[in-house]
Amino acid sequence: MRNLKGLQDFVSVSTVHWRMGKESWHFEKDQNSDEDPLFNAKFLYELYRKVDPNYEENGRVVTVPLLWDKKTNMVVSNESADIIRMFNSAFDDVGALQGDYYSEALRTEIDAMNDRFYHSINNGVYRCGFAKSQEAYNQTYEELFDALDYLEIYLKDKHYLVGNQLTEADIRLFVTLIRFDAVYYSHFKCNKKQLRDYPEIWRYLRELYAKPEFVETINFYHIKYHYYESHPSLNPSGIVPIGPEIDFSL
Ligand SMILES: N[C@@H](CCC(=O)N[C@@H](CS)C(=O)NCC(=O)O)C(=O)O
Repeated sequence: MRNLKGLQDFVSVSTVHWRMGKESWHFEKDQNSDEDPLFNAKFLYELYRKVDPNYEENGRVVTVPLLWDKKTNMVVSNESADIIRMFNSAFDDVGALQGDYYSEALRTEIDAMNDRFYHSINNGVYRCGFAKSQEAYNQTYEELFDALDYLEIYLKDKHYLVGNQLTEADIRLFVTLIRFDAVYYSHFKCNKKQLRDYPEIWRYLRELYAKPEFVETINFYHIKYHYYESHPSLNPSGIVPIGPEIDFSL
């Protein structure tokens, strides 16, 4: 959304290091990860604590993304759904690119699409991966692949989810689909099918990935190394699989 709306000069990005250890996300200059340019903080929790010194003691998890206001030194939001919604319109009067990805006319449909896929797909892969019982895993797995089966049929003759145009719903689904074959299929045991086995979903995903605003945000090294190195309960050796070889070209 930041790229689509041309907000690069309004909102800078600092990329945390891919490895999320015991102290959660940290800043470290490495392959495309950054130091904290504002406070030179080592850990992301230091920023959370600037706003609430008892942040973690209050039972909350240090997560990314984190939208930070440099002027007031405050967290604006750490909820990606809210952040993309803000980016869609908040800078429209001060020079953002045109384009409304959550237009009034399509709002009801976009909301319905987000609801349908958040639970079953976006969060579904996590619920599979971190399921605490065989029963919970089985049920989540069925929900996930039922949703993908539905999506496969739904996408026939369509380039976008809603209104024949790019909307917030596509952006939200993209971030999960793009990780699916590389990570969720094996690391989170979502292995009924790969997305490459779904012709329509695979085409849809590659069409989005071909857009410069999308492809610029993707770093497969970070994606793979993050998951496989950050969840010792799922992958105790921390070894990152080399494959699969994925060709996203159209
Ligand atoms: N509701 C948040 C959830 C953010 C979230 O869970 N982010 C993950 C990375 S994608 C995280 O930082 N997890 C930290 C952890 O698992 O300790 C959002 O979508 O923005």
